[in-house]
Parts: sequence; C-alpha cells; structure tokens
Amino acid sequence: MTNSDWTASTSPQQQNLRALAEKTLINNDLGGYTVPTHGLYPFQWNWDSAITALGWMQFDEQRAWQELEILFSGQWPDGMVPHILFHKDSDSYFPGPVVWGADKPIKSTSISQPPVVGSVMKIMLEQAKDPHFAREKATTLFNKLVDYHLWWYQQRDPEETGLVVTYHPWESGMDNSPAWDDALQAVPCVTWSYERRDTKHVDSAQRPHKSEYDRFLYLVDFFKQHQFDSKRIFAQCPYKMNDIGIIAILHRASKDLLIMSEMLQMQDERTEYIAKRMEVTQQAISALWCEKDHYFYSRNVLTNQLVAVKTSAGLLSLYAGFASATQKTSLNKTSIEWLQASQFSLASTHPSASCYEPQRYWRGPIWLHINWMIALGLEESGYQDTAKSIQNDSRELIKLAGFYEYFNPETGAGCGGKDFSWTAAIAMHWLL
Ligand code: 9WN
Repeated sequence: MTNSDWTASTSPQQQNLRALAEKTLINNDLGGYTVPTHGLYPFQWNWDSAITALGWMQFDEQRAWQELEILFSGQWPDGMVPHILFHKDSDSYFPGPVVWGADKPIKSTSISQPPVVGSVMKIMLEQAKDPHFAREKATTLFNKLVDYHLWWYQQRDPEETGLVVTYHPWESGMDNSPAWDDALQAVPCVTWSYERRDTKHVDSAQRPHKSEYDRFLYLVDFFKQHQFDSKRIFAQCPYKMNDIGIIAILHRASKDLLIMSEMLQMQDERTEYIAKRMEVTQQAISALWCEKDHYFYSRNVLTNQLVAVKTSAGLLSLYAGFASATQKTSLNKTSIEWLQASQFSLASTHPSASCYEPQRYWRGPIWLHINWMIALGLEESGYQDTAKSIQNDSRELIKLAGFYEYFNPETGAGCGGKDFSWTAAIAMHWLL
C-alpha cells in the first residue's frame, strides 16, 4: 500500500488498527489510570500516563482527564509528580514500593520523569470536543501543574543556572541511554542481592545490563538514606546530569503552561516566575551545544563534560523551540542523514555510533512518542518533509508489528512489552 492510499481515506486496515488501539487502552485500564502494559509495568508511570491521555482523548474525553487527575493525586507536598505511583500491589515488577520507601501521599518512587504532562494538557484543552468540560478540568488541574513546574525550577535548579539537573537514569525516561554510561560508572553498585522481574517478561538482550541495575538501585537507596531531602541530595548525589531531553520537554511544557494560563485567565506571579526561568534556560542552553558536532548534548554536571554521543534526546531541542536558526538548519541536516542510516527511523542512538544496539532498549530502538515529539519540532521549524518521513516510518512500524513498546530500526520488529499504551495512544493521536 502506498502512503497516499493510506492517508486518502479511512482504509479497513486503518479502522482495524484504530479499534485495536482503543482496545489496548481499555484492556490496560485499571479503573481510572492506565498501566503501560500488564505484567512488565503494572503501575501508573508519569510520562506514560500523560501520553496515554492523548489516546483516551480520541474516544473518551472524560477518561482522558481522569488519567491526569489520578496522576496528580500522587503529587508530593513539594510539587513533585513521581515517576511511578504504586496504587495497588503487584509482584510482577522490581523495584517496588518497599525498595523505594516513599509514601507521600501515596506509595511512589522518589524521582520524577520527563514533564510532558503540561504539553498534553494544552493539546487536550485545544482539541476538546466538549470545551466547557475541558476548561473546567484544566482549571482544576492548573495550579497543580504550576506547582510541578516550580518544583523543577526551584528544587532541580536551586542556583538558577537555567539547566535543571536529574538524579537518575530512570528519571530521564531513557534508562540505559549511552549518554548516561560514563556518569553511571562513577556510581557505586548496591551490595545486596535482588531478583529482577523485567527479564522474566522480556528477552534480556532487549533490556539493560545488571551492571546498570546495580547502580540504579544504589541511587534508589541513596535517596532513601537522605530522607528525600532536596537540599542534601542536590549537594551530595553521585549522579547529576543536565539531561537535554528533560530540559527540552520542560521548556516546551512551560511554554504550553503559559499559553494555557492565558486561555484560562490564570496568569499570576507564579506564571510570571516560570516565564522568567524560561528566559534563563534560553540564555543557558548554548552550554549544551557542541559547535564541533553541531549538536545538543547532555552534560555530566559533576565533571562539567558534555556527553558527545548522538542520541535522539538532542533532537528534542527543536520541539523545545530553543534552537537558533543556524542550529535548526544543522539539526534538520543531521536528522535527514540519521533517517538514512537505518531501515526505519528514528533510532534512539545514531546508527553510526559504536554504542548503537538496535534492539537494546534506549541504545538504538525507535520509540514512537519520541518520534512524535521530534516530528512536531521539525514541522514547527519548517522541515515538513523530514517530519513526514518520521511519521510515515512510525505508521509503517505499527502496521508491521503492532503496538510494541519499541522497535528495531533495522528490521522493524517489535521489542519489549506488547500491547503498549503509549504506542497505541500515539497511533490514535498522530498516525491513524
Ligand atoms: C523504569 C514505563 C517505563 C517508561 C520508561 C522506560 C521503562 C522503567 C523500567 O518503562 O522504564 O521507569 O523498569 O524499565 O524506560 O521510559 O516510562 O513504560
């Protein structure tokens, strides 16, 4: 089937995929929140839930807003929205609530995740078929969203450098990205033994190594031992990263938050403060630009070194909107060349990098929600053709393999968990 056949009208195959996508969300619904997939991830994840709400929006607006309400029900008193909310017990995932040891106000992890929720909320407000209902829901959630953004700026950038820090690869959402390799080497390993559950659900060749888990768990213990105290952790954490992915997603979401504050007429000194912090980020972002490689990289805060490995997170700078005109031209050129480097696009690590592994999680596989954000950034920067290529490949992948967690860029094979919520949601929102 050519692409024009596909897009010309609603084909039977498209209708079928749409029905399957709806069914995927309905099956993953645990009564108001959606698990990413059963077994492998049996709880509510922060950025998964936000992306998944975009899918619910396509056929049940009430349910979409409920997803966000339940996500914010786990917000900490200091404004943080945790990366996982352990609403119900499950022994199919490790590490669970006992290892994390955090309970405010409900059992959760003690770190956050890429704050895409503000951008999702703005889309939900703009695209609502029932604008009155959407406005009411957005108005109720808006102050919680502001608290969450203030938490990022104040607790994760207390010195107002413009670049927030992250304390854990799990916080980046891109867990075993090669961008974290060196910084993670400096983190000690846990000395207690544990049993992983992820490799009982998924082939271990598609998951992180034990050497990474040992350090992930050391950091979890570190937060607990420091009683989740922001100041102490900021001063002493052995892993501190300026993650270009989080910085970009936060910047975009802050911009969307400010647009919503106008739509809802909820501007105040707090939203003004967010606007000021965004200006500081805009000034500071050049520190993450590598002039030699014409690319945005993450930075290890503890060594002050840029991590010169091309991961898809750097392309989120277009989605954030903080790249200059010359940077945009270079980034589009890089994207075109990146697309040509594998059969399907866009590999999460550039295929020419020595650390590229096409089926190992965040070291090469394609993630459709990242493709959506990158394509949006390219489109808004004027590069429609490049954005279209990414969109066409994404559509091809779900036609070939279904709603997998991630995809092998060389073969198009689905990897990781099956019947995955954010893949089904992005398919409904962007592809079908
Ligand atoms: C740890 C749920 C989450 C995603 C992350 C992805 C993976 C968890 C894990 O699954 O991480 O948070 O145990 O591997 O890396 O982005 O939110 O889908």
